[in-house]
Amino acid sequence: MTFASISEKVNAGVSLAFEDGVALFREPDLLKLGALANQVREQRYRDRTTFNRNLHINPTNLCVASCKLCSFSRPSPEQPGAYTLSLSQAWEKLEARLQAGRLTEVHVVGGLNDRLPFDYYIDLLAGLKRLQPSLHIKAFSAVEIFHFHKLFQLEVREVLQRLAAAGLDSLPGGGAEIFAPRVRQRICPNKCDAEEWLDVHRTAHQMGLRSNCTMLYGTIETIEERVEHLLHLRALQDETGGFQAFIPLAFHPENNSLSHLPAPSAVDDLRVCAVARLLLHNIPHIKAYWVSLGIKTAQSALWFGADDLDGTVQEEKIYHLAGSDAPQALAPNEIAHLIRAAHRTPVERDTFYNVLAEGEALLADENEMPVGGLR
Ligand code: V47
Repeated sequence: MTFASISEKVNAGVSLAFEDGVALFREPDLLKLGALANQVREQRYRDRTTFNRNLHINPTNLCVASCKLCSFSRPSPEQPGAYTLSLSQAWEKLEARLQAGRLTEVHVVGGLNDRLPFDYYIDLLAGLKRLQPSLHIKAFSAVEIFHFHKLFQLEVREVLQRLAAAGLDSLPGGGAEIFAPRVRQRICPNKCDAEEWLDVHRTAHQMGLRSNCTMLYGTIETIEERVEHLLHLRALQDETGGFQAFIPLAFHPENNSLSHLPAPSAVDDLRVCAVARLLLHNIPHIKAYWVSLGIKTAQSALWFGADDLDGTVQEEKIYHLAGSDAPQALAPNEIAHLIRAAHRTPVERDTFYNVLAEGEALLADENEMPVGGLR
């Protein structure tokens, strides 16, 4: 498979094959790869780069899964650092953030806790929604939804219906890791498997809920396993059309059982981003999650296929506990500045990628939440 033949397929709008994906990962000329991904990105979005105003809330880190890749979870309440937020503590986090400035989305994920009743999650969502009914609640990865299904003995559809009735608006893309059983067995043996992960998203999409998808790269997976993973996501998207964004997640090795592994290089980060843009032609957005990539690589990724930087974030724990040196939060004006500094045009979006502010309107807004992480 030559680069020229892959490039021709991309220009003709033809779906790339497994071998094309492998060849792209093996392509030594990173800039050639990036230029092709950037061409696709610019055809769709020109230089526009989106971000949103969001807040992360992690209600509990108690987790029955004990994934080797994870630095956030704790197996029992006696462990140092183990916590479960009371409902009022979780609601207060949102309340405090709303007082500091405008917010459009809350991102809620946590451990697989087997000590909380289903009503905790229902009441959590309902209480968050009550604080700001227009707020979009993106909550619970497919792995958590599957855990609720097992623990509370409810069909996945029933779990999703009850959560949606309480305020759930979409699902985040976490927990996909790498679908290959060989890898899952070694890095996250107690998590739901690929079919189960995909099935939760399929069910959500059939119910009209949107979701995101991810791939955790840089542990023990092969290039072939990365390509297979991406093609599974593409196949589900062909079936349902429900994925909004793909987020490549760079492995962080601090404070977990895979600490002997090196972190992926920036070159690998940019390569994954570019290959994802080219293979996942049917998933509209590629998100350069700055907490995972670090700010400088995330800015560079905007020239390697990515068209979104995620959001203001705040209170992120999963990556910071695993060694991310990215700031804890960015103010909207800081994100807009980072995008402009990368010679792209910032656009504030909502969770469904509707434009909320751009140009003058964005500039006018920029001093609203001055305290971010760039100082
Ligand atoms: O599910 C955990 C991964 C995910 C580590 O959907 C790790 O908009 C690297 O899914 N090194 C959570 N990765 C993050 C996530 C996400 C983030 C931002 C936006 C969205 C979205 C989703 O992080 C986990 C797991 O796959 N993860 N530990 C680690 N040590």
